[in-house]
Amino acid sequence: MHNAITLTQFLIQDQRRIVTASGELTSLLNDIVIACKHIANVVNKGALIGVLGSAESENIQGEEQKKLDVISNDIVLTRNEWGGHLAGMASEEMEDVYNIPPQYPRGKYLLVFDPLDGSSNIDINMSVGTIFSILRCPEDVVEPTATDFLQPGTEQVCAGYAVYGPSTMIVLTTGNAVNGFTLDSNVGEFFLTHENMRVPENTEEFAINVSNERFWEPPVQRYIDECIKGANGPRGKNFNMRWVASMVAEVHRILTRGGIFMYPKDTKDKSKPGKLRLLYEANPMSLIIERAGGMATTGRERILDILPEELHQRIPVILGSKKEVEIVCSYHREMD
Ligand code: AHM
Ligand code: MG
Repeated sequence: MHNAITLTQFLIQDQRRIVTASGELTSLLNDIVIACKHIANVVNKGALIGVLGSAESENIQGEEQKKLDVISNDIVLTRNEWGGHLAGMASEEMEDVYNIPPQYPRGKYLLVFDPLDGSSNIDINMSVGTIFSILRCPEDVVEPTATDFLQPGTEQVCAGYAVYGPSTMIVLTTGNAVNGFTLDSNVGEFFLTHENMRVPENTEEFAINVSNERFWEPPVQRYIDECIKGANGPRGKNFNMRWVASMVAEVHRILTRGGIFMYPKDTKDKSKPGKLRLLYEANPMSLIIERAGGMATTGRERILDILPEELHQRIPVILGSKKEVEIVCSYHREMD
């Protein structure tokens, strides 16, 4: 029998530390947690309830939607629209901002999310996850539009992800720390299991989709080439490689044992300056990684400082153990 504190208890204790806190953020996070439990349940049942496979539709970015992308998106909307804490939501799976239905009260926060990241892994029973970021709705705005969501990552009130792996976990940064909670599905609660997660400064493990090598820019080609050369190359040490194709799983691994994750700029499709989206993938993960002592950059600038121009804007992402990310940045400076 474990005696760790529950996520709800953690949030309420956290809230008590701020004398002026109204409890709205705590309530909003509770609704997000319920959405994640619900998604975990559906993902876990998988083929038994007929939710695997394609939805036979595309999202705004022209990507195939899985049935579970659509289901997870609906779950997040339904669990969060009623509570009175949100003024609007935006998601990878919806072209436009989702306004709160008129029968529900409006709140002061905005929720941005990727309901099921890494969903190409769904049909092969590999880890997927939900990524979320909470922003403040600009004052006096009742029906937020896309422009109201275009805030730099430094403005995030809170960010987190759920990973649906062998265990379901939620990793969250509210104050300055990053904490991980594991779902005990018999009890139906998340318990604090990973307190104050820290990214080791050094690593010998990289994650990148090497099949894109010919499309990368020279600084990234150089960095990976040197890693692959190992102990006989300029780095003088051997590296290991992992690629799950699920950012949530990669970030979770990096938070647990270090590493560097890259989805860099490439020329595969010249209209896209990267694959991952700034508002609901890069920003929340960058906040988590930075608060855990790591670093997150495009190679040329800190991700959290970027002023977004579009809701579904894509951005190069290089994040993880500080010393390695710094080396990639130095190669960009030297070779630009
Ligand atoms: P998604 O939001 O459509 O799932 O796409 C994002 C995912 C990331 O989780 C992962 O790092 C990347 O796409 C994998 O890309 P690739 O298929 O090129 O390996
Ligand atoms: Mg995604």
